[in-house]
Amino acid sequence: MIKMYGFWRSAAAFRVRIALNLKRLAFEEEMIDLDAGEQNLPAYRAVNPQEVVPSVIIDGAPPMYESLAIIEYLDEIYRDPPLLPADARGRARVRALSLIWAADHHPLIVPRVRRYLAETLGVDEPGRTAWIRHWFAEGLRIGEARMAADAETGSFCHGDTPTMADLCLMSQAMGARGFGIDLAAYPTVARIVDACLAQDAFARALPLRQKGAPAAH
Ligand SMILES: N[C@@H](CCC(=O)N[C@@H](CS)C(=O)NCC(=O)O)C(=O)O
Repeated sequence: MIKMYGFWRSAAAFRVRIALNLKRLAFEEEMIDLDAGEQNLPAYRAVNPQEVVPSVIIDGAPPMYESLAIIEYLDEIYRDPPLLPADARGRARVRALSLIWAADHHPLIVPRVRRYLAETLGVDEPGRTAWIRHWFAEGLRIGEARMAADAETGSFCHGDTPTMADLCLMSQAMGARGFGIDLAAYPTVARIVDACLAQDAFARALPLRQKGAPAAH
């Protein structure tokens, strides 16, 4: 049995949700309301002292954390379909693309950073929105430059089947879209996002399709 602690809007939970769907693994998701600060309550701190989602419990083992580590674990244990290429060079490229979005850009826009901007640095709402849009756009710009130039880019980020990089790209691209960024400015990204959205495993994992999401954006 697999249990994930997530949140409808969480990009990191979105990545793991896609992986679980692609691997056809049944799971239960308990929503931790990040807007209400539930991640900071003692009950959740006992699950994940970093006070972030996702955390994943598999067959009653201790909680796993960090979305990329969880995705790689799932990929090792449940092989089909593979989310990393068979060759070392390919794996390095997929990990590198994944890290651009999941490690270099996503952490700059998470709730605790937004809160620090607001409460400690006194950045107002328009300033915070500009910050978020800037970092989303940077992630897409760099992803576009990389993927447009690389021969390994196929109908997905790496070749013609989804890899971990597509999960990470989607988690950022959907967030960017939510902040009014037009993906058309990034044609390779936009093409791959469309290919992902055409797959049921991605579509079912979309933030706006999760429990607690607003009916319309
Ligand atoms: N690097 C972590 C990021 C986890 C993370 O920051 N999750 C966000 C939601 S996407 C969160 O729970 N934030 C709570 C907060 O910032 O207070 C991962 O990929 O799992």
